[in-house]
Amino acid sequence: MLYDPNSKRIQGRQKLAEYRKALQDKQKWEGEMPMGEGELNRDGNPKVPPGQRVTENWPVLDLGVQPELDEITWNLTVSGLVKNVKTFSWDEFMALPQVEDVSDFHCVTSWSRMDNRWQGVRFRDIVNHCELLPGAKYVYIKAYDTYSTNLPLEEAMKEDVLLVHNWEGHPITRDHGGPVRMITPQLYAWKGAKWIGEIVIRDYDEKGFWEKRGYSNNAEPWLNDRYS
Ligand SMILES: Nc1nc2c(c(=O)[nH]1)N[C@H]1C(S)=C(S)[C@@H](COP(=O)(O)O)O[C@H]1N2
Ligand SMILES: [Mo]
Repeated sequence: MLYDPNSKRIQGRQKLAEYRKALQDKQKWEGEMPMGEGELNRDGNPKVPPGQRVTENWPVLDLGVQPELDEITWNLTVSGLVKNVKTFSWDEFMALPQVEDVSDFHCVTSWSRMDNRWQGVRFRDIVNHCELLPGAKYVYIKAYDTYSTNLPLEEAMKEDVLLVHNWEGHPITRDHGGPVRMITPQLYAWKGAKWIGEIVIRDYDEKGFWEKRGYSNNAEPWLNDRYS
């Protein structure tokens, strides 16, 4: 099933409009309002979040170590507040419901790549398979390059948060996190771990690699929420 990426942009713009309204109510409009600069849709609404510029290529950003993994050596563990702690092999991962989706990718360094066509498994389908336990509220992600990131369970359960193995009809390449990476289209891209290795479900929040180093814990592109 394909989703209309524009509907997500509309949701994002609504969030921005509500935020501006809230600021206006507090008479804090000036100076603190994220500006809706950048490309416009035909309807005159911004296509990209404030401060972002569209790129046609797909830059590579990571810590400089790109683990060499394949369908044999890669596996994914789901642990923490789930009834069934489980390590998925590639075959078990591929046996989960497969979806296709189109979404935008926003990097905090101000580039956005629009309309990416992904194939993979919904985050929510993976964790539901393991059965969430009461108290589950936060997600901590560990990757094979020692990277980590964190997000609220509520964000991770959104329908467009995927663990993807295919981009634009091709397997995700090693430099972009293959064989499997996570994507978080409604949050800045650092919340989506390349070479994902473990999903830990918790009742408390722990900051990941960039969150510890001053990036925003919330990371909402439409709110221009980049740094804490
Ligand atoms: N494992 C891992 N995942 C990661 C990173 C990383 O360094 N290691 N960098 C993050 C950042 S800051 C961004 S912008 C995106 C970049 O993904 P790309 O290199 O495919 O564009 O991956 C995110 N996920
Ligand atoms: Mo980034």
